[in-house]
Amino acid sequence: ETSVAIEQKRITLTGPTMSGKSTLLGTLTMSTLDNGRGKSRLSMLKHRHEIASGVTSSVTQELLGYQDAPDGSVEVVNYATENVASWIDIHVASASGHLVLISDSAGHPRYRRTTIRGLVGWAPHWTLLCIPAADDERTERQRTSSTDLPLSPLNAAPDMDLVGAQLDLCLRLRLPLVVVITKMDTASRTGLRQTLTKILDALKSAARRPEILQNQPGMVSEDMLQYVDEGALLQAYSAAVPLLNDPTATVPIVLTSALDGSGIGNLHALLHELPAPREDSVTTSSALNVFHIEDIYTKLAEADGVIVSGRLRSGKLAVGDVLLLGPFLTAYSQEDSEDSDERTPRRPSSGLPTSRSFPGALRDLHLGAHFYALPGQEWKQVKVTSIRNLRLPVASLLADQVGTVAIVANDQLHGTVLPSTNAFARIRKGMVLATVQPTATKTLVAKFDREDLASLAVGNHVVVYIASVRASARIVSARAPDSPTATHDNNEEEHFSFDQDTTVQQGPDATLDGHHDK
Ligand SMILES: Nc1nc2c(ncn2[C@@H]2O[C@H](COP(=O)(O)OP(=O)(O)O)[C@@H](O)[C@H]2O)c(=O)[nH]1
Ligand SMILES: [Mg+2]
Repeated sequence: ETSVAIEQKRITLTGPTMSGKSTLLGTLTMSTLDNGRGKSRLSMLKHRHEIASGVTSSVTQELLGYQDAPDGSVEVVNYATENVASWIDIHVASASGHLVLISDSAGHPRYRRTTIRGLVGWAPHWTLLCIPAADDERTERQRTSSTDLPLSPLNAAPDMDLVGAQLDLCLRLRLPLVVVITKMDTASRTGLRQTLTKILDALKSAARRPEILQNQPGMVSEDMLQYVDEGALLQAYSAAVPLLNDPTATVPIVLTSALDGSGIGNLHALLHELPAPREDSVTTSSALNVFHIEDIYTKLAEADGVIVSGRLRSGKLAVGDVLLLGPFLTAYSQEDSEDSDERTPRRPSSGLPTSRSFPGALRDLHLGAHFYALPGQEWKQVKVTSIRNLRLPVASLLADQVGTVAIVANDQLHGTVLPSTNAFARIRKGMVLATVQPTATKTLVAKFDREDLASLAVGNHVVVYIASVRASARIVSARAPDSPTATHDNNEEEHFSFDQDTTVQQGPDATLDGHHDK
């Protein structure tokens, strides 16, 4: 096996706590119906525990496969499929179909950071925003639960203000979006109408056209969740056509219930039909390798290496490749000691951080021949020892594919191989693996197409999200488009700083204009 050639779409589930995300993921990947009290979610957790690979991550990811059936329908390849118990099995059973990776962003969505990270991390092709069908669910629940269970945080209804805020965020970020109305079984006609009105109003003011998928009447059994019929596929295809040229042209809306199974077939059909946007720049296999690190996994026990997961931004990554890993921020004249990353790196001199361009830095360079020792940053030469694409061992990873990469130190530059603790102790998400050393920067210029920018005043602190990078930053200068002069901050020190476990890099696609890297 060299690489996986079939289409791989990445989907992110978002929406407030209790909006039914994990349940929906359970229903899609296990083909089981929920009981309204977390059955689907629990059975998936149990299942995942059984197949756990010892890898932990801040997001839950599951893989779905779709395989064309001879009668024009599509078979769902998931854990309910015969002989499927792992992602490898899903690869095998979907070999001539295609794959969908679904991320369920964990963490409390009340914290905006987690929400945004879920929308930006792993560069999803599509965002599925889960919104419960009815506003009146809270009162509904309180009534039924008075004789049942006391209202605990676990069965509280989600906050509808939060729903509005999340929809607003998705629209402002101009994300390719699908709205999934969940818990249709709990909704009264009036409740559903109120919810839909809110959504349609929000879409209208963002100039996005809604496209509601009609559910077929009739009962849905768990067996039926395994196949997507031609009618559903045809409807989803029509809904997806306008999205081929412009993924933001419309917003498909699917009405679902994980309890009675309604609309689940339509959701499968849509996941099957949605186009996977591909930038031309991403697909060029001649481009140099840039791999965005999203997560760091347990260190290889035997070798001085580490496993990182993420997305190949460009190029074609192969086993045996020698790459540069970084940037590692080092304290300027400080020894690279074990605890040096615990201290905030400080430069002894004041003055703006170096952000001039380095001639030749992005041209072909003979590895080992030139090594730009930029002040305060360091790159480590590593060698790729194995690659997995969606857990399947492969010889190479293609542009825009995600996977895990095992790397070992290849520090021939300094003639020695550093012990693993030194080589990889300070590896952070947000770093990159690259063929040639990119120019890391501590400042960036962003342009905004809007008026209400009071919160971006000079001196203010912000959080910057670029691909897999999340970093604290401070605004040091600002200028209105029609004003010739800029406002500067005289307090010139670190502009970017470590935000917990992240570091800063600037790839060729760095933007801060509200768009994420697709
Ligand atoms: N009646 C009904 N309950 C649902 C449905 N989907 C989810 N639930 C329930 O809603 C609760 C929260 O669901 P969960 O998936 O954990 O929400 P999350 O926080 O968004 O992941 C659980 O008790 C589920 O059983 C549905 O379609 N109908
Ligand atoms: Mg959940």
